Amino acid sequence: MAVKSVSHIGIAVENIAETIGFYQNVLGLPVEGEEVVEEQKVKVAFLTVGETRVELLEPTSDESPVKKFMEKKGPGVHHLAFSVDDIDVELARLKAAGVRLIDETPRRGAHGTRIAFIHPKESNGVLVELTQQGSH
Ligand code: CMX
Repeated sequence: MAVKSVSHIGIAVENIAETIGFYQNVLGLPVEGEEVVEEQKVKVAFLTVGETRVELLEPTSDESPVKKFMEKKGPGVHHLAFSVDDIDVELARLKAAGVRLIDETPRRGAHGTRIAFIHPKESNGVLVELTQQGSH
């Protein structure tokens, strides 16, 4: 697997504005930006930590998968995202190896990235995202 680095750690929150202070002011992490990813019914805020980032995920509607996640498990760590150079190659390789995927083809992530999720059954309950930088 051509995983290059940890891209980010996704954390489900009820409200970014009420949560970001801990990361920004207490831990002192710089805010990189906020974006609504409407296709996935989430608003995200990124904070930089070294080469990686913390991604706060706030649901934008009651139908948001992040809302459903929090109804079951409460706020907290939601997914772990690894950077790859070529997500199409990696997905084809995982598929050929019989790895259960949530996304067989990439979807659009924040900041013009292409992302895909691996089924958490493959990783003992952790939702793993692969992400490839976009051309933004
Ligand atoms: N952690 C662990 N397990 C999870 C999970 C999570 N965060 N989210 C879902 N699952 C489990 C479900 O319980 C389910 O398990 P079973 O098959 O055993 O029932 C399985 O994964 C599939 O979940 P689902 O909700 O039934 O499947 P969907 O295809 O409808 O959605 C997913 C899956 C992961 C895409 C969706 O739940 C989700 O979290 N979407 C939001 C993704 C997100 O964070 N987007 C922001 C992207 C911004 C960026 O990073 O660039």
